[in-house]
Amino acid sequence: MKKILVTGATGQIGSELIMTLRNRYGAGNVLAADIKPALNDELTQPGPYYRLDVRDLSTLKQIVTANNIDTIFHLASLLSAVAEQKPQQAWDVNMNGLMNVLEICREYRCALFFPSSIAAFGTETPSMDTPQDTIQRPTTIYGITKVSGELLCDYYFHRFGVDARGLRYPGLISSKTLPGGGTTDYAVDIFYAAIKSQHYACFLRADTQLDMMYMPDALDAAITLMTADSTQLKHRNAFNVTAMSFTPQQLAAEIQKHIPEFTITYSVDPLRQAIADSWPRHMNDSAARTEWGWQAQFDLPAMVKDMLLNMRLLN
Ligand code: NAD
Ligand code: AKB
Repeated sequence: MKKILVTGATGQIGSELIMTLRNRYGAGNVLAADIKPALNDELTQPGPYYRLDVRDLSTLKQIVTANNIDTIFHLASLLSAVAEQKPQQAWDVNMNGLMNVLEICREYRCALFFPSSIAAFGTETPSMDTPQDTIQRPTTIYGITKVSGELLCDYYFHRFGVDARGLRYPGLISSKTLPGGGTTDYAVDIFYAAIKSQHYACFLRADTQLDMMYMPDALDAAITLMTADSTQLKHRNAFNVTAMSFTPQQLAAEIQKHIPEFTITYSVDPLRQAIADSWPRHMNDSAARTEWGWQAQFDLPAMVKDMLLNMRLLN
């Protein structure tokens, strides 16, 4: 990776990935791009920032050729809850955007990172110890775009030799940028509420168990996979990765160890509950461990401690 483009760069992952990549590969070598303007100088300085709709192939091509891009982290997407509200737009952005990026990767020999999700699974998938290779019949439009994306990445690798790699991320927890409209967003919202009002009304049931990961581990996973020895990769794409698995009740109990007055109530949103109920409880990520040495650093107690420290510093 010498010249890197990150699409969807102002989002929850992109806003942190840009900084990590710029520290490692040099600010001028990491280009940030998003359909939205950058919210602060952090993304536009010291490295380049571009306004880009990933559905616009000619602008994408212009950015890639003018800057000799060799690697694309393609993060631009609509997430699960927003996608259910706008299924046609979700298909358009998630699929046509990815097709454009894959075509550019084919034409200009770029490597690609594509983040899939626990959403690529459905109710017929084994929900505990979910295997790497298993039934994938998601019931959400977001999940359908993720399975299709995984398959397209495999297709472009086998058919055209595009070095397309990817992870199935669980819900990601971070303090820098609010999540963009997913089902696991509660696990970030709860920290803001705990600091501000010591109370959170959760939109998922108390016993909804889902895989989760803290952002430093998510960034490390993406970069480690993209720099891994390709001869060791049997799957290459769509690796299950997880760091912890908990329910809202368990997360609240961990927060209460630091903020004893914190309380949680449940005001269930049927749409997001149905989405969460269709996802696995805990994935098996042994393929990632074996093939490229995946190992999370943060478990639930370590993540909560660090989140509260960062949130208090920010507020
Ligand atoms: P996010 O919603 O925070 O950010 C997505 C970004 O894409 C936004 O900044 C948005 O402006 C941009 N975008 C939307 N439409 C666009 C378009 N047409 N052209 C260019 N940019 C556009 O999402 P995120 O949490 O940063 O997720 C990034 C990727 O990781 C997505 O593919 C998502 O599905 C995947 N993922 C995220 C999580 C998570 O918990 N955050 C978990 C699993 C997978
Ligand atoms: C969402 O909830 O939509 C995302 C995801 C797990 O893909 N956080």
